[in-house]
Amino acid sequence: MKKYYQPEIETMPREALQKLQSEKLCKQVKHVYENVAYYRDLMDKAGVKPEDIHGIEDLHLLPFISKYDLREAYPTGFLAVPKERCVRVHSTSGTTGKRVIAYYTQHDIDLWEDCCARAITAAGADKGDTLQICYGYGLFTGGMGLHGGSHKVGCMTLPMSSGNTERQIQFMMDLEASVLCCTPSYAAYIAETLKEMGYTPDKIPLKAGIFGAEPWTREMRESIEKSLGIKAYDIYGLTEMSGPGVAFECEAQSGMHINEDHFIAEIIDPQTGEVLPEGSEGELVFTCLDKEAFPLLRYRTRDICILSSEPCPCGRTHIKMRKPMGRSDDMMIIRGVNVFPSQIEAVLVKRGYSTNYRIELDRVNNSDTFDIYVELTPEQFTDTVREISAMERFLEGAIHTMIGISPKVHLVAPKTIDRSDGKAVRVVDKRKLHD
Ligand code: DLL
Repeated sequence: MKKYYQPEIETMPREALQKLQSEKLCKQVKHVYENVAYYRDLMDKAGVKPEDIHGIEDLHLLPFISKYDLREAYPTGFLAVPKERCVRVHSTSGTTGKRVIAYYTQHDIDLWEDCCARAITAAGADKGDTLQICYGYGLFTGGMGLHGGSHKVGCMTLPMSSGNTERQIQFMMDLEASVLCCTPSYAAYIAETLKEMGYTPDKIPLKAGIFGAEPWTREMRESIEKSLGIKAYDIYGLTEMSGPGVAFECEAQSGMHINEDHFIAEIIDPQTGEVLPEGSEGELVFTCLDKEAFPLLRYRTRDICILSSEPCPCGRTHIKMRKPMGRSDDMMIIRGVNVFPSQIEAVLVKRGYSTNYRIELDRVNNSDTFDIYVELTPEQFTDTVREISAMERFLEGAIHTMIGISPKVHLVAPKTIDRSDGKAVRVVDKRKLHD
């Protein structure tokens, strides 16, 4: 079995990697300055010229790009090549304001698919494997990205897209799919459905899963691995950088290697913009090194994360990012306390509850209400009120210990919380209606 898709790049000594990054960065800054008027203005305002960038040590001189800039320049303001050189667009799933439109030349598609092929190989797949891809196809990057990567590796590709869970299971069984690619919340739903249909893990043909596009906890990973009898690998990416495959997990399952020959990662203080030393928690910022059509420099992702360049037993030399614990814009401020949905999820799963939960926030008499609806599994379900209420009080205590404030927990009957075949919606914040 192949261990790496592009061994010479994935295991390149760090010094050589940084030299490569420096060379690419200088070229890229010139390309952007010459072709993207919006960014040229930002650089001029910051007093930086392409000649000031001699290598990655000068990266910090460049101005940031935020979602605000992408909206201002919508729809073509960041396009850096003539439109006729583009072969595809994708778009973010954002529900507020204008979506981000990302453009690709054939070169950009190739490098993106290489990144996905590295992720697929790292998850133990090779020719002869069958990849079932149930990320959405279309404007969302998940389906098409993994699809392209799967072709590059030479796997048999099942372009299922999301939804129709029974048909997913029929194809999985009949064609003996060996690797499942979808959001972790959809993987959990597929696992639940398989169980209801009477399939035990030893009857499920899968050996691995490549799950991403939303935050998921270590506890959720363990639960999916157990119920499907697989190894579950994390994959990270965002439309603005290309899509899935910006970073991916290897067999060590201890963070995701960032494809540093294509993307430079930095961690900054989200308030001040100051670059933080390795190991600090902060906002992840990415610079595209060799994309042609939509080459963002120092793009602020809003994902909160930690980087580590500790040597990895897998032999890859590229820096690793920890699972993002959430986006700065997913962070809830409840009664003045910062809370991420992932913290709640960790408490629930650790105590044997399902990942089907919904957090509801509201404001009554000027104070925040904080309710968590958690679905019981059929095994946990009981109609003894006293038992349910004791379980609720116990969970409230455990969550209080984790985050410092107390929610009201409501345990609800199995199958009463909506499932998702894409990114899960965990939080309903009704406070916004009153603002
Ligand atoms: O979600 C790309 C993707 C598709 C990644 C399939 C992995 C698999 P967007 O819709 O632009 O792109 O959303 C990007 O999703 O900034 C993170 O907040 C979040 N995200 C993506 N992967 C992970 C992950 C795709 N593994 C946004 N863990 C990012 C946590 C993730 N959050």
